Order: sequence, then C-alpha cells, then structure tokens
Amino acid sequence: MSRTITVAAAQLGPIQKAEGRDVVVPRMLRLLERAHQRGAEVVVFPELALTTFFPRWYHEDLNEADHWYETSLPSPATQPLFDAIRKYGLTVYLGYAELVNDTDAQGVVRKRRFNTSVIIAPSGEIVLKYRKVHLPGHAEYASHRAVQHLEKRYFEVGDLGFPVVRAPVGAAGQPVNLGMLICNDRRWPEAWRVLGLQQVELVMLGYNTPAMNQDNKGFEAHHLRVLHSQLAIQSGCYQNACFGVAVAKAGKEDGHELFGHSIIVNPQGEIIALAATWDDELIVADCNLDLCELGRTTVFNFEKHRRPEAYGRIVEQTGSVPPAVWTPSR
Ligand code: CDV
Repeated sequence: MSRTITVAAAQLGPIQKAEGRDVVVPRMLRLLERAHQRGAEVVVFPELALTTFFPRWYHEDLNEADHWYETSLPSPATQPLFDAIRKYGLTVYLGYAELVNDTDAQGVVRKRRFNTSVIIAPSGEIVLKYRKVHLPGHAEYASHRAVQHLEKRYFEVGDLGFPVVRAPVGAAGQPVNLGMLICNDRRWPEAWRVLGLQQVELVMLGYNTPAMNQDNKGFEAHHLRVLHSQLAIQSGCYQNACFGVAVAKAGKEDGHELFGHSIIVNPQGEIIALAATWDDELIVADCNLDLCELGRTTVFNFEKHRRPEAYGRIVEQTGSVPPAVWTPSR
C-alpha cells in the first residue's frame, strides 16, 4: 500500500496593522474547514500567521512590540484554531512570534523573542517547535530604506537547530518524518541538508516575502523574486528527496506588497500545486511519500556519496574569503 497523504497550503492574504487576531483567526478557521472538506490531513500556514508582518514597523522600546507576540499556545485568541484542529483531525504548521519570559539563577526575568513555528497534532498537542535560524534584515532603524525589515531587532537567532520528528499525521495517523523551515531559511542549502540528514519526508515552511527588493542596493525584477523563492524550494526538495509545502502571506499590507505563489513540491523538484491569487487561498496535493525513496537510495544516497571531509569550510567559516591567486610563471 502506498504511503499517500493529502497536504494543503493555506495561503493568507494581507493582514493590516490594525487587524487583530479576532480578524485573522476566523479567516484561518475557514481555511481549516475547507482543507478538511477537501480531504487534507496536513495544513500549513504562513510565517507570523497571526499578525501583519510587524518587523516592517520600528519600535524604539522593544516592550512596545509585545502585543505582536504569543506568550502561550493555545491562548484565548488561538484556542478556536486548536478546537478546529481537534474537530477535523488535522496536523497543522503554525508560524507565530514567540515571547518567552526566562528567569535566570538570580531570579531576574529576561524576555526572549523568537520567530517560531510549531507542528500541532490532531490532539492539539505540540509535536515539534522550530525557531528561525536565518534572520534577514537589520536591528536598527535604517533611514536609507523605504521599508524597514527589523527581524534582527525583534528576534533572537533560533536555538533549537533544525529538528525532524517522525509523528502520525491526520486522522489516519500515517507516520511521517516532519521538519520545518521559516521563510529566509529556504534560501540556505545547509538548512535543507541538516533536515535531509534526518531523512525528512515533508518540509513545511511559511514565508512573508516582499515583492520588491527593499535593500536599495540595486534593482531586482519582480519575477526574479518569485523565481529565486521557487528555485530554492525546488532544489531543496530535490537534493534532499523530500516533499515541500511553502506557504505565503500575500498581498498589500498597509501598502507594502508581499508576493504569493505558495507551492507544493515533490522530491523530483517539481511544483505539483501553485497558488494563483494574492489572497486567502487553499491549494491541495496528494503526496506519495514512497517517492522520497528514489532520490534517497540513488543520486542522494548520503551514506554512499557524501564527503564531509571535504566540507570543512561549511561549518568553520561564515563569510567568504578571496581565493588563492595564480600568476603565470612567465
Ligand atoms: N521574512 C523573510 O525572511 N523574508 C525574506 C526577505 C526579506 C528576503 C525572505 O527570504 O523571503
């Protein structure tokens, strides 16, 4: 019998700054209901799904930004999501801003903030947590930019690595090797490979990607922004013999456009479902997990073909260095 599961990408249209969880959660509930009606067992929501993409807004005092974060899951505002997950027997990826109050040995409370995603089981239990490692942007207000991207201000670098867990998914309880990335992580092959080395079968990832390059360092065409996103996801899936569900928050948030193009990708690197709007939209695909075996046992048989002794620079070095210079002998 084939190991086929039905997965859904639950793309969200824009969430305006003034819109709270009371506006967003009912939209997410409609997507969960439609996912259930279409036979989905796994549903993936975007990065920071419960609010606008708030790192575009500067707060000098970090405490003023606390309302963008969740201090517990579920909370009164997110409990309806957990109720629906239980009702429909779904496995769900949820991206959110996490605020942790850590108490040190002296009893001093320190606030820690992460860009986080969790996998929620059909029982409502948290199966796995991931905290975003590759934080783009900057920590201080950047006056040369038209739009701020303050992820380095609002989040610490994730401290949980890139974990993979084998867990039963959906009401049928098919066991699947599950892993997560968040947005910018998808552009880093190192992140995918760490998941691949744990035999991941399904990588879930949410993103908020501006339709225009906002760094003011040169022009980047709109269509290339989408191409680069898809290239990274398709190659990540192919090179690690896994399925990927990549889900956007899309559309104009307070005048700033995020692109959509949520996709579901198979282990051959093919896009098997693609969102066509910049709004709330559900795309669904059947994923036969046996397809992961082909890559894993042939071209990407890691045990047989990887050469870690030649990869030292990958973990020893962060920035690139100039190469040795060759000069002609005469
Ligand atoms: N939220 C993100 O991580 N966004 C980045 C943008 C800033 C390039 C991304 O990689 O899509």
